[in-house]
Amino acid sequence: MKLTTFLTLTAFGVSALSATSAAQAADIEGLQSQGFARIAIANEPPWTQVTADGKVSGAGPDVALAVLKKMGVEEIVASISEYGAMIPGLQAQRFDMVAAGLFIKPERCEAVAFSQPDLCDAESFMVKEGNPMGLKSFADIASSGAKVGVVGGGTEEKLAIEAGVDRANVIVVPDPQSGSKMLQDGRIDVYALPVLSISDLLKKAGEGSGLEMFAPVENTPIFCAGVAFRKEDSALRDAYDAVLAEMKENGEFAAIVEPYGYSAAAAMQTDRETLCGGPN
Ligand code: 6CS
Repeated sequence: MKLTTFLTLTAFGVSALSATSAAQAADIEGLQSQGFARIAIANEPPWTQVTADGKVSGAGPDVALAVLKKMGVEEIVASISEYGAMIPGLQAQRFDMVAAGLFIKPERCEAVAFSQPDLCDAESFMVKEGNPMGLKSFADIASSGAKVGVVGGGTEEKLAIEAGVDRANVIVVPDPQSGSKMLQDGRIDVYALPVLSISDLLKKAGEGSGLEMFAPVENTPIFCAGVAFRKEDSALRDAYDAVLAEMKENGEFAAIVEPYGYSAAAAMQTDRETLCGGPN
């Protein structure tokens, strides 16, 4: 589904638009009168994607817009952000929501109010053909001294550090798409992203790229993402969840996510409380 929306490429995410609308957007009436919701995305297909003419889509924004439309909010305005800047930007009211495939994890549940899960995936490594360094886990990366590419502030960066990878070998890539180029150029030895993200990149790299995927990364769980709201906007989150639940029930949710490769069942078999390790 193509979304007619506008992409604000804000370096710091602060703009007159954000300043004027922030106060209004703490609740559903605020978003309805604003006419749109400001969302943070990463441009990491198929979770979030932006075409050359600025059209925003991807499973995350598509689900969010479908829910918002049923809540009387007809548009989304997306800003591209690093994962590590999404929660601070949300808390600073630069966005109304994060609809970027942000994984629901206990430490994030401390900072934001998550919707119920929408997009689930396993972790993967993009490696040179034949996986010459035999990298199957983050522990392998640590022990081999390999350089791993990660998106800034993302889950893979945290997994690498927790596995003992030397910080000098954890290379933050400037944007999700540039990691495969850095791998091809030998600037990194492995690129860590969810399976569907690496699948998309391999498809774009084409036959003969000399790259392949190893998945699932050993000793890593299936992660599930949700839409993130400010803690103080829990009423908005609850209203969003009520609509999302209806769409899960009547098949509309599956019709949006499954063409992108996501399993609707995987998202429906878990819940926010489980993923947060408690109420959120
Ligand atoms: O939420 C995260 O941390 C992860 N989510 C996605 C969709 N890609 C990478 C990122 O690390």
